Amino acid sequence: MSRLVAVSNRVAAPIAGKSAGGLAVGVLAALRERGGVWFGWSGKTTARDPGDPKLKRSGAIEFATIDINDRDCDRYYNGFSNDTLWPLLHYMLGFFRYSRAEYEAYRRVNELFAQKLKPLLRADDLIWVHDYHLFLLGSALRRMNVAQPIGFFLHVPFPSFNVLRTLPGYEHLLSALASYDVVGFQTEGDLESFQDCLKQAEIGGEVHGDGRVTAFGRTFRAGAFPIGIDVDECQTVAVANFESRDIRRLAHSLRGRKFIVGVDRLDYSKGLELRFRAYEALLERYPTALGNVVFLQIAPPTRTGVRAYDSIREDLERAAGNINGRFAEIDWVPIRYLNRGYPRERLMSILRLADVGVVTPIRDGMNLVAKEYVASQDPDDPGILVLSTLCGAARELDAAVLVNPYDRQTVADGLQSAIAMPVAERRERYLTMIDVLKRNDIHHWCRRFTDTLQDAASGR
Ligand code: ADQ
Repeated sequence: MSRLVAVSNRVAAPIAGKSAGGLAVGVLAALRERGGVWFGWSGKTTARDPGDPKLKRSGAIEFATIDINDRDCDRYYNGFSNDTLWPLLHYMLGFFRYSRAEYEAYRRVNELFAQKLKPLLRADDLIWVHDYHLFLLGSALRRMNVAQPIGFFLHVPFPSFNVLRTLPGYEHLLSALASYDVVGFQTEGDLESFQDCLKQAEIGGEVHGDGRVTAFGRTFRAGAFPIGIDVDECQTVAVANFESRDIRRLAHSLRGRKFIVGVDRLDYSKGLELRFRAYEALLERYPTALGNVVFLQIAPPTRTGVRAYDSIREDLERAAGNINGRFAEIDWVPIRYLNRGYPRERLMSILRLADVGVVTPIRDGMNLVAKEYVASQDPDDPGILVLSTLCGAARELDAAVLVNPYDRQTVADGLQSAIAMPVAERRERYLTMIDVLKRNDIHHWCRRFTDTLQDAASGR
C-alpha cells in the first residue's frame, strides 16, 4: 500500500487535554488507520530561512513541521486565509477583505510548503492536501515536477460563482485546483457549485458524467466525500468517562433540569449569538422552561488576532449576561457560557449527558459536533439534535430537528419540541441517524478518498 502524506496548514499532534479542530480530528483518524506522514506549519515563525522540516514520530505517524517566515505569516494566515478566503467560502461577504500583498504572501507560503515537502517524498506516496490554506500547493508541486498522485479536500463550503467572483483573481484558485488528481468537497451542493464555476464562459471547463471534469487543459476527478467520525471511539469515550467525578458533578448541578448543550469554536460562522437569542426566545415563549432548563455553551476562542474574531467574544459575553440578568433566579442560571477548550473524553460525556444538542451554524462545511452528539448518546434514552439546515451535516442527519438558524422563533420551537419529545420518537430518530453515521464513518471517508485518488492517478 502507498504511503499516505497528509498536508495541512497546522499539524496537530494529539495532546491530552487540548482541543483539536475538525480538520485535525479527520486527518488524525485517517493517519492512525494506515500510518504515514503529516506535514504542516509548526505554529512558529522565523526571521531566517525555515530550514529542513523537523521530524517527530508518534506511533505510526511521522509529524513533519516547518516554521514560516515572519514577514509572510500574518498575511498568509490571519490575512488571506482567514480574512479573505474564510468569509468568502462561507458566503459571508460582510466580513470579506482583500489585499494583494496578503495574496502574494499566501502564494509564497504555498511555494514554501512545496519546497520543503518535496525532499521528503517517496516515489509511491499518495499526497493528500487539506483545506483552503493550501489551494495553490498542488500547482506549486507540479511545477517542481512532483508526479505522485495529489488529492485536495476542502473542509469548508464551496460557494456559488456569483460569490466566488468577488475575489480578485479567483481564476488562479480554480486553475490551481485543476493541478490535483482529485478535488473533494463535503456535499453534493458544494460539488455542484464548483462544477458550475468551471462551466462559466470565462473558464470554459467541461463536466463529464463520470465524475471527471476538464478545465485549464487538465482532466481530473471532482466528487463529494462527506467527512464522517469515528463512531465506535466516540461511543466508547463517552461511556468510559460518564461516571467520572466531573461529569457526576455536572449532572448533580443540573438537579433534574433539562440540559441543552452547544460546543463550537468561537467563530462567527457558528451562529452563536443568534443561538443565544433563540434560547432567550424559548424562555420568553415557553413559561415551563423557566427554572427547568439549563443551556451550557462551550466555545474556546480561536484565531485571536483576526479582527472579526476579537469582537465575537465580547458580543457573546454581553448576550449571556443580558439573558442571565433578565431571567436568572436565586437558584437557577439559564446560560452557562464557558470560553475554553475541553479534553475530548470529557466533551463526549458532556454530549451524552445532554437532553438536547444544539448545532446551529449559519454556514458550515460539515460540522462534526452534530455527528459526535448523535454518536455519544445512550441508545435506550437518546437526546435529540437540533440542527441548522445550513451545514453539510444536515444532508445526512435529516432525522434531527432541522431549523433555520436565522429565525429565533423557529429555533426556540425546535428546542421546545426536542425537550418534550417522547422517548419512542427519540429512539426512532437516533436509529436512523446512527445508521447513517456508521455507514459513512471516518474510516470509510478516508478509504473512499484515497482509493479514488489511487484510481485517478493510475488512469492518468
Ligand atoms: P471546525 O470548524 O473546527 O471544522 P467541527 O466540524 O464542528 O468544526 O469540528 C470541531 C471539532 O473540534 C470537533 O471534533 C469537536 O469535538 C472539537 N471541539 C470543538 N470545540 C471543542 C472544545 N471546546 N473542546 C474540545 N474539542 C472541541 C472544519 C469545518 C467543518 C468540518 C470540519 C471537518 O469548518 O465544517 O466539519 O472541519 O471537515
